[in-house]
Amino acid sequence: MELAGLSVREDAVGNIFGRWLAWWLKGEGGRKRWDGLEPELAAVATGSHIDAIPYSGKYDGVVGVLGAIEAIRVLKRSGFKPRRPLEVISFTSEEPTRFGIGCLGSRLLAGSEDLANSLKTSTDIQNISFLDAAGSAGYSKNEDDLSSVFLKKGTYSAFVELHIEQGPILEDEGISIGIVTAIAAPASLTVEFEGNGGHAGAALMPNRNDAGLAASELALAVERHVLDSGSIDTVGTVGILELHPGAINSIPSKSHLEIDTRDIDEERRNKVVEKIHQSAIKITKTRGVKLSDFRVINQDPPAISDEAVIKAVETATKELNLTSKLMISRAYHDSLFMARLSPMGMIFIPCYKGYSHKPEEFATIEDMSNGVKVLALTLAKLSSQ
Ligand code: HGY
Ligand code: MN
Ligand code: MN
Ligand code: MN
Repeated sequence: MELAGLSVREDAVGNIFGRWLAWWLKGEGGRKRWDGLEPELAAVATGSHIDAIPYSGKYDGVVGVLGAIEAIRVLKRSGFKPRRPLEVISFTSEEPTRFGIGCLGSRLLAGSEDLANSLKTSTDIQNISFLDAAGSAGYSKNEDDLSSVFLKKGTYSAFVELHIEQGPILEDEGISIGIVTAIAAPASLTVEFEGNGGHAGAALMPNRNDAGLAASELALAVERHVLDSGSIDTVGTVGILELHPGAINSIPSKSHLEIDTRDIDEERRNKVVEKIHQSAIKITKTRGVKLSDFRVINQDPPAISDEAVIKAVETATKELNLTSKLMISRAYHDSLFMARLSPMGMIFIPCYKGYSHKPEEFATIEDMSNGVKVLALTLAKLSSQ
């Protein structure tokens, strides 16, 4: 960001902001005179994340951070003079991997008191607290600083994120740009079952209450409730399933599941969450296990893109003679929370076979440069208004 001539700041949890205040000319008496810029106006922001889940790709998020910096450089090279400042944001911890909740940085920017409170006691899988992790990364260890991250509504006049589609539609239909109209509503749950465990050879089947089988039955129940929702837009995944003690000849005495379920329709998604809870309770009765934990980590509403931002992206794609398509985002993004602060929009580019969250994730130079050009032109339009 500094190499691109942006003034950089980092907040208490590692969100990184690079602001282009455009340039200024020496006015009479050597005073600063902004050349066309009104620096006190709300900035137009763009950005994404650079963190990734294990064994995944290198385009998810990164395209929207490096692409945003490149879009600003393109505007500078073209001699464009914005009326509003432009700001690039690299959000911290968009993936839930380390502290169990997605969009940690953008959630805080959007003012989540619940998250600020829970981070005071959160620990990661190696039992390192969030504050210690933040401190060792050079950020604040002081829990009172968490709410200093909150941004005021109106901080930005618009927020636009460039991202790979993480689905196959654009590539299948040979379309260059996706214009996101809405971001699906994500929810994540943590569930733990407990049984007596015991010797895999000596304990006869009627005497068992196998926590591993309880978890397996709940995983299949997640699939059933999702498929029964009546819509292809409902999805559910058990991405983490751990058994304790994890020995082949010991009946699992504990099981830990983490469930991700989403839908573009919030009500329908909430019904699935409720049914999963009912199934977990039913399994305790039929299998004689204890439900030692059932927590909804997050149950977020969908976000709707702003009409004016959609229009700006659409016009930019037309002026660049690129094909485009309106579409929903089934993946969540920092835009899901930035939409709580300002009008939001997203620009998708195709990715190889729609692959994402796996090493085969790939986007071509041509598609990435199309995305950067559309982003640059969109930022130019939004920052001239
Ligand atoms: O899971 C998601 O939708 C995002 O890629 N973190
Ligand atoms: Mn991701
Ligand atoms: Mn992402
Ligand atoms: Mn033995």
